[in-house]
Amino acid sequence: MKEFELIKKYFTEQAVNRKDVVLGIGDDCALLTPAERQNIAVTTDTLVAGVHFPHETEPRAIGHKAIAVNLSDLAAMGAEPSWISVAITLPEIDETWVGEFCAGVFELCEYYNVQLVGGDTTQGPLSITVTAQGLIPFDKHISRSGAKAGDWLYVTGEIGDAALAIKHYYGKIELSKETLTATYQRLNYPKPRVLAGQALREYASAAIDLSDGVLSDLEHIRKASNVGVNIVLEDLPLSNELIDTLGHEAAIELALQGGDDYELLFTVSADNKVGMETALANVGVKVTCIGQLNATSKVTTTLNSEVTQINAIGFEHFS
Ligand code: TPP
Repeated sequence: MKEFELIKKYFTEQAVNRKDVVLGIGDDCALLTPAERQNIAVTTDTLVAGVHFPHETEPRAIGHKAIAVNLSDLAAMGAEPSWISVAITLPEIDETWVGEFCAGVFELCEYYNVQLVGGDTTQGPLSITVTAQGLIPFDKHISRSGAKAGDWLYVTGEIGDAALAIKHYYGKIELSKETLTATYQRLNYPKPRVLAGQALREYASAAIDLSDGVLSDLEHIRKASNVGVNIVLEDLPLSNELIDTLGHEAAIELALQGGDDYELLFTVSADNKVGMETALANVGVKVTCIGQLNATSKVTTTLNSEVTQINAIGFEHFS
């Protein structure tokens, strides 16, 4: 099957049909009309087989994750996802694979009313690049640079489970059947915190999504906002599976340095704490306070009120 036939067959049939798309797939470019007084947030992320997901990953999960990691970036800015384009490099044209990959892509697109408006296919080692765009009312975005000393540090959901699956994948740990299923689900089907991100527009002083690990991603907020931070280790939200498998201290360490969580890490002033907690409860997302910012430029950690050393570092490419 030729490239244009493949695109026509699998990428043009979609349920989402947004009013702000003047021209979708089919011409040289898509034409979009954003609503008035909205900024467009734009983000791009690439997933490479063997680097960002195990080679054996089922195609539906690859499609899901390629979209999810991009929607997660939009969520961290408080954007409402609107349009995506998808560029895929495939070793060969396998129609079944493409069909399942598209199912993963479109499940998320339909759930969040996101329209696929363009893309490209090429031949080569498997990799997927998605560009996602979203809308934010003027001046309502959340950046990494707005955190202030005294603000509280929060995280959505639970962290560390995807890193446990990666540890298992590389043969470093054995897992019970239930834990294996639950942790690989977290790794393969991350849930982007889209509604939480939009709810945070009114409350968060800074936010980032967790792809590389808490310590690594927190550094971006800390440096951009010029603040220090203390993390209260016993308050990190960890799953029972993670604690039961590793024990509490090793679970804490993995949750700090592991990546692939796609939760939101954000800061809130004391005045906004109650409002934020109510707003996030209204969208059904669990949040946990895990520390506080200060006027130093350091990262410190305490465990049961005692200062502890952290030697874990987050995931970093090119190291
Ligand atoms: N090995 C495999 C096979 N799959 C994985 N997901 C990992 C290792 C762990 N891993 C790879 S990339 C990454 C993690 C935790 C961090 C996120 O990737 P990056 O390209 O840094 O995303 P960005 O920060 O740009 O969103």
